[in-house]
Parts: sequence; structure tokens; C-alpha cells
Amino acid sequence: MRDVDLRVYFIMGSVNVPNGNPLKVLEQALHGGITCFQLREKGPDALQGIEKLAFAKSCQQLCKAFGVPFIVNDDVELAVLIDADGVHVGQDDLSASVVSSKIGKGKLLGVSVHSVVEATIALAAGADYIGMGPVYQTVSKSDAKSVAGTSRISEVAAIFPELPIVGIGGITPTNLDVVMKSGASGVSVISAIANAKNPEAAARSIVEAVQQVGVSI
Ligand code: IFP
Ligand code: MG
Repeated sequence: MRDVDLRVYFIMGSVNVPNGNPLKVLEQALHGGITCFQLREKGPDALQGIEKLAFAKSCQQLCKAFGVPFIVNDDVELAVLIDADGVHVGQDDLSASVVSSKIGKGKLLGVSVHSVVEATIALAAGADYIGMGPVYQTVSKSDAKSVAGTSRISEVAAIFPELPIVGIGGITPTNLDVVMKSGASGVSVISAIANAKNPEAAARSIVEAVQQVGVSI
């Protein structure tokens, strides 16, 4: 299992910033102190082909400048092509074990799970971390499952104490302490930063709230 600082994990695609500049938002989020980034270029209006490739490279460059891991959602070919730091897959995507063999041992593998069974399979496939949610109601994912709270996170954390867990879904600076205390290594947000008037300040307030809980990475 490779080490990664998941404390404040920002996920974004161009679709999440319809009225602004997504690269500007990412740059501001990086200034605000995010510790990990995932490009999730999904949905009917998502970029494709060379536009997606160019956007991914720009995001990657920004992340590199800040020393923050750049992870690609779902698109293994893209991740391999641009030498991303890792890939995140859900249960409906290519299986974690196939992704693991395609990207190799040097890359990070993240898997979305909703149960102990799925976590067990992800771990066996070589996952470096798992994402669990939606903890709270989310506005960012149209096909999100029903709200899960934090009980599943506690359950998985108790069984696999070494497997880093990221809580996702409706997380804000004021509700993340419960998520961290249930055993998560970090929190993931989309809209809390992407939809903020001031993405840098939004990111910073999440960083500070996580530090307040005093989690060790
Ligand atoms: N969790 C995560 C992460 N990313 C996703 N895209 C997702 C669930 C659906 F935060 F990275 F763990
Ligand atoms: Mg997916």
C-alpha cells in the first residue's frame, strides 16, 4: 500500500465549474492547501478526446507545481498516457484488479466501496485507499447511492485499520469532524470548493477544520 496524504482530497471536472475557469479553481484550491486531486471528467457535457487530454495535462502540471498527487477518475488509458500518479475507479468501472495490473505497482489505486465485502475485494486488488459515501446528501453526483452516514466507515476502519479511507458526499468544514472521528484518513469534496465564491478560502477552511480534528496521516 503506497502512502498518500488524503486529508483534503479535491475532486473536479470542467462540468463542476460551469460558470468559471476550472484551472483557476484548481490553482486556488492548491493555494488553499488541498493534499490530493482527482480529475473526474464525467457527464454529458464533459470534455472528450484531445480537449480532455489537454485539460488533464494542465491539471497535472498545476498539481506537480504544488507537489500534490494527480489522480484520474476511471480513464486508465489517459492516466497511463500522461503518467498520472494514480487512478480511481468505482464499482461500475473496470475492476480494481484489472486497473491495478494495467497501471502497475508504482501508481496509486483508489476504489469507491460501500461495504466491508467491497473493501475486502479492493484491498486484495491492491487498493492504496478507498472512498466511502455519500456520507451526507450530495449535489455533485447524479447517480449517487443513498446517504450512508459514517457507520460503514467505522465498520471498515475497525476491520482494516491500515487501509486509508476517504469520506465523500456533502462534506463541509462544519460536518467533517464526525467523518474523521469515524476512522477516515481524509475527506473528499467537489462542490464545497468548486462552487465556492472563493475556492482558495474554501479549501483553506477545510484544511483547517481537518487539522482541528488532529488526525495523523
Ligand atoms: N470516492 C472518491 C475518493 N472518489 C470518487 N470519485 C468516488 C468516491 C466516487 F474520494 F477519491 F475516494
Ligand atoms: Mg466512476
